[in-house]
Order: sequence, then C-alpha cells, then structure tokens
Amino acid sequence: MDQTSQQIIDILKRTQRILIMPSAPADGDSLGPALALYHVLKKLGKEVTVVSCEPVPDAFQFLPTTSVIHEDFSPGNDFIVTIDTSKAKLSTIKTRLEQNKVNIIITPKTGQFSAREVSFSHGEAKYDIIITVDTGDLSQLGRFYEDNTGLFTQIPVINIDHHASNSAFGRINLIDIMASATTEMLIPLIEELEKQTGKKLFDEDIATLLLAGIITDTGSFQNANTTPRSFAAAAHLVRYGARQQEIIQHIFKTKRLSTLRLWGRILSNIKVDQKTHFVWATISHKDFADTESRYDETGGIIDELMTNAPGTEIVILLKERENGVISGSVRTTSDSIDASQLAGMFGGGGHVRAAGFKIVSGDLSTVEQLVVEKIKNFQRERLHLSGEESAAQQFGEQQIINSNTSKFEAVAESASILKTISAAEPSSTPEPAQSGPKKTIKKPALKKSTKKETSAQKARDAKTADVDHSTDVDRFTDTKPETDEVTFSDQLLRKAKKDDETTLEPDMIYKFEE
Ligand SMILES: [Mn+2]
Repeated sequence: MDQTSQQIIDILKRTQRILIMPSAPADGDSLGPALALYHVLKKLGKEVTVVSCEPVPDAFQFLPTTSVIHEDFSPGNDFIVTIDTSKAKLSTIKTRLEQNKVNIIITPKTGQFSAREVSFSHGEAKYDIIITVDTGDLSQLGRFYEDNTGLFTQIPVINIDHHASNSAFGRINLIDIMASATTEMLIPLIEELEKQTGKKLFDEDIATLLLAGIITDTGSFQNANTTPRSFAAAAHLVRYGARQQEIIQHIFKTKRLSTLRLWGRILSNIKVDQKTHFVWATISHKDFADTESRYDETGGIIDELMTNAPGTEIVILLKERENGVISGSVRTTSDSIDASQLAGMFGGGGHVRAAGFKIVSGDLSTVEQLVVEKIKNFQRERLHLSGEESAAQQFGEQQIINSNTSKFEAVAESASILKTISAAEPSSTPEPAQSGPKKTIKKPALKKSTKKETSAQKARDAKTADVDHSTDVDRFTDTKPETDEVTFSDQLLRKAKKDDETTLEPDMIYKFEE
C-alpha cells in the first residue's frame, strides 16, 4: 500500500463526519465512486453525506441507492454575530427582511449599544473532511464550489481522481492517471480498509457501483483507455457480485422514446459527400418540438454517426435552438484533422477530435450551406482535389440540394451571416467526445438556491439536529405571518430565554427576559 493511500485510510479511520462530492456532469464514474464510498464508510459507522450539484441523469437512476444523494447542502458554517451585553442590557432583537438583506435591530433595555459591543465569528463546520471523486478541478463541483469557496480551505479535502489534468487541489491527492476510472482506484483502497478494520465491506451493490464507473469511462471496454488493469478490476468486481448486465442495459441499451424519435429524424436527414469524406446532419427546432425531445438528447448520436459511417473523416451536426441560435458539433476521426481548427472557421473551438461552434442568428438552411461549403473547400484543398472537379461537383450538388438557382444569393447572404458569428461561449463550445476524459469546463454560475429551498433545508436540519427546539418552533407555525411585509400587528412577541438557542423567524420580535 502506497503512502498516500495509507494516509487516506488513517484519516478515514479517525474522522467521523464525511462529505462526499462527485463532480459534474454526474455520470457512472462520479456517482459510482461517491455512492460506493458512502456505503463503505457507513459500514464503518461514519456519518456520511453525498451531495451532487447536478441531478442524477435518467441513465444512472438505476444505480443502487441514488436516493441518498442530496442536491443541496449547508456547510454548517454559521456566521455568528455576538453582542456584548456587559455595558448595555438587551431588551429585544428584531429581524427585518429587505431585498437582499436582513436588518437585525437590537433594542437596549438600559444604556446604548455601539459597534464596539459587536463581534463576528464562524460556527463550527458540519464536516470533518470532504472527499471529491473524479474531479479534476474544484470548478467541476459547480455551484457548490462557487457558493462555498472558503469551505474547501477550511476543511481538509481528499482528492481521488484519474484525470491527467488534475490540479492537485486537495490536502491529500490520490491521483492515478493510468487508472481507467476513479472506481478502479477504489478497489485496492477498500480492500485495504477491510484488512485493517477487520470488517467485510464489499457487497454486490458496492461492486456494481464500482463496475459502473469502469464501464462508463471505458465505453464498455471499447475506448483506448481500457487497460489490462481495467479488465482485471472488472473481473474482480464481477466476482464480488457486480451486476454487469444491469449496468450495460441501463447505460447503453436504454434510450428514452423521445431520444429514439429524435435520432430517427437525424438519421433520415444524414447527408454525405463521398469525395470529401464528410458527413453532416441538421436538426431544426421543429424536430425537437415534434419529437418532444431536449437539446441534450442529441448527445450520443454524433459519436454514433462517426463510428458507423466508414471512410468518414469529418462529422458535423447542426442544431437549431428555439432562440434562433444554431450550434454545431464537429468530430473528426483522426488526429490529422483538427476539429478545433474547423470549428474555429465559425468562431468556435475545442479539442483535436471534438469541437463546437455557435452561430447566433441565421436560418438553418443558409447556415448549413455556408458551413458545408467551407468544410468541403477545406477538404478539397487538403485532399488536393482539382479545382475544376470541385467546382463542377459543387454546382451539381447545389442543383440537388437547392433546385432553384439561388446559389449566389446564398453565398451573398452567408457573407452577412459571418458577421453575426460570435466567439463561442466556453460553456458550450468544446463538446468533448463522451469517451474521453472529462475536461474542466468553467460553467456559468448557476442560480443560487431559492429562498424556499433554503428554508426547506433549514427545516430538515432543524428536524434532525435539533429535536428539542422543534416543539418550540411548532408552537409558532400556526401564527406565523404570511407575508414578508413588516406590519407590527403581524409581529409576534416571542419570549426567548437568555443563553437559549432560538431560531429567529423573519419579521418577529424576540424579547429577552432576565
Ligand atoms: Mn472518470
């Protein structure tokens, strides 16, 4: 056992309150290791919380015990405002909510309060350690990281991952870039924990969760990252009772009906240019509406097109969104054609084999003509197809695609479209192939949780953490003011004992008795 793994085991044995955070996007190799660790640590008697900043995708709902995953969490870092009452005596504390702020109104019984009597501090954190799995960079934790950046320096982070790009952000970093999946790395760690604690930890669910990670990241052992070690790990997990068929069935063989309808539309709409080894398809906004499918349901199809169209070098899928934006996904079948260079011709970018671009306005067929023409020209030049031939071919095809002779109009129009091409947004541009390792993509800040969610979370916390006070709270629920507006008649005078922990309700006056 290497030193880092032993350090992790020592910490896991020592600590009690553990927060596990899988990365976004949520998939088999982020949810798998998170849930497997959850069960292992539960068996060791730990308090474990799993939080995912993204909902569990349909394809991974079958994973055992996804119901333990929370979509929100409170780090428990209470911000405490302390008022020194040695000089002035406290009469009441009022809270008054305003847009984006809360006023705490402190009324003295005797004397006067000033800034000198007020101090600030932080309450105790709710967790002893954080474990991130399959997370190359903290920004992959999305809003959890954006909203709580400080938390990740206050609480030690154990970072378990296999991405080459991992920024080693943890206090302890267990990174193995040779592992096909994060779950592959967990097998020796769990076995060592079994040995050192004398407890049987592996079971069929844990084995299934771990195998799901390997199957997801290797594309069911089809991708280039598949190693002898991945096969050995998978065999090992099957011996532990991993349900391989269940995983394959859900991840690879189950498609939503809407996805199948959408794929049908796309497949019937494929266009091929044999000479330039170029395949493309378009999907209109109407196609999405007719098939009742979402934009993200085109996910796997471009890769499917790529592997099933022999002799193809470039695949492009053009999607029309409802707001008139047309996004293009570009794939190339060899490293000799740089997909990001092709996407760059339309203001986008990405990786060598997978890239994307966005055209902010224009109608689908005109954008299609422009894109197809440019890609064909690129290939003609690359493949040294003679100009005459290409011109003749170009003309011939134009006749087929568009029987009227509006070609020159289209070209003229396309020139104006070029002006409207925007630099692609980083969140949408690189569309890495499903098979490749997840790249760190800085996501736009997600909307913070609504007030409702926050209070619901608080209510949950109160329920579990503070049973004694819950009766106290119940007494006041019936008479709680309905509106946010502060009217004195609505306000209830609530008695609060000194040194007693009281949950402040909005727009209430708390009276402190001696
Ligand atoms: Mn992974």
